[in-house]
Amino acid sequence: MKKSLLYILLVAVQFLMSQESRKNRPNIIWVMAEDISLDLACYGTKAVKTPFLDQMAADGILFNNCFVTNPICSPSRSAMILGTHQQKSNTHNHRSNRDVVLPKPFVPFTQLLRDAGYTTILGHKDVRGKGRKIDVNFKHTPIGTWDGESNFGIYDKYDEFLPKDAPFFSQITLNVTHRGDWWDDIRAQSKHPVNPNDVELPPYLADDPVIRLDWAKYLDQMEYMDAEVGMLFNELERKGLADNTVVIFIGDNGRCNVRGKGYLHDSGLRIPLLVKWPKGIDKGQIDDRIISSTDITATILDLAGIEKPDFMTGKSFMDKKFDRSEVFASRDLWDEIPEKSKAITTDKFKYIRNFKPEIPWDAHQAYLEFYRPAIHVMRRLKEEGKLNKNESIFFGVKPTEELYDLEKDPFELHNLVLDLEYAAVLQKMRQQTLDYNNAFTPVTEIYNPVHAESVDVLDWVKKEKPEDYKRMLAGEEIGFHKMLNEYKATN
Ligand SMILES: [Ca+2]
Repeated sequence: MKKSLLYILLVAVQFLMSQESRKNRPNIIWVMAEDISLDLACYGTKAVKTPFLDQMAADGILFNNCFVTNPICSPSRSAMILGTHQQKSNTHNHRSNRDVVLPKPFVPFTQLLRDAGYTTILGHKDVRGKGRKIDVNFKHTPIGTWDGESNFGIYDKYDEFLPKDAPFFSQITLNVTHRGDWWDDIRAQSKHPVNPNDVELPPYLADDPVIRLDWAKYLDQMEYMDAEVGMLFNELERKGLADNTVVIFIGDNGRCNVRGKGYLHDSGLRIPLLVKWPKGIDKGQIDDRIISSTDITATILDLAGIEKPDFMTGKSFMDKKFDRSEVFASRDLWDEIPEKSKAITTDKFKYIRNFKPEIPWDAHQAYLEFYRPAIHVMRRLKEEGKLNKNESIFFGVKPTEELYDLEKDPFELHNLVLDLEYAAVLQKMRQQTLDYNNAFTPVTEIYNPVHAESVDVLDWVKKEKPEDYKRMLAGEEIGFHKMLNEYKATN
């Protein structure tokens, strides 16, 4: 009798303890700003003011070496939502396999959070466009239950986190920094538009007024986005949730410019990563460890007290045993360009293996013709013989292999593949890349890409809108969506 009473007591205590720990589990907000590199004041960028993100960095951890596993939205996000390199789960081709059921054993990590009692929330009512982007390459619906067979919902609800949702996980995309028809308006509305003369261009971009203005405009979007982050922190304070909410801020791929988004160079892969959690982590930390975006997923599970499934390639960086010396990244299909390149980044070197060197860097991809004003300007300057050596690289021959010394050459201008001094590094990284590529062989071979409408729209603009096409060639953004809508209305 005594024994069973003790047992009941023990169970009751355990139950209360688990309730207590459940109550103490942190809320987690994952903020993803679209298409940005480390172009924030806290990362040393001049000419841009990002006070809220600077404060976030000062209040938490600023990571210097975080990399996505693919420099394009949907494969990168597919990797993050599964905590697994996108190649392994066959979600590596942009906007493909959207009608295909996610192969086993992969599960979106939001489902693991839900199983553990988290409320999962998508978007935010007060951010531009409402922040609801998911963009992953397997069959899914934004809201609803998930069993991976007939129900494919990834989140419980939209747009608002409340104290009663705790513990909650919220994913919010800040899309203003994605190139779009709104960039001019945001700049026009700014009380302190960024001065084009103050921006610092990377050495592979031509120093031209049109390119400077475009860069300044990008930084204007950064400032708008920063204010949105400030708003989210205000809301956490107001709702009494600030202390026990972990806020993670990242980009989903590098900036949308020459050698950025879509490329395995640093400007395509390296993203900002800031983490703030007043109750759980010390202020003012700078972290130089190599981090993969998939590690963020694993870290979120760790913070929520959930055991990581075996299929995940990400590792928790809050774990004292965390070890990662390189990030394997891959570039595959994007619209009509069937690229195949693989890369490894370490703290010292970058190696890229280009399996299709016949596809040039300047591939004239239709969608990018609308959204890379710099490329039109630089093509003209090239014709006029006005590009210097660094600015010409992008228009040159794409080699089968690239190797860069990131300490001496952070802009990756000097390919060291033929430099004998680096022969051992080259050999090691070449093998490592092939090993990763084999280890991450896709679990299925299903390949269902969608037709890239941008190809038709560009052809139509060339034929039917010669004046607009001329403006595009002069480095103006004529607006892809505007043209797409006109094209659809007349075809
Ligand atoms: Ca993106």
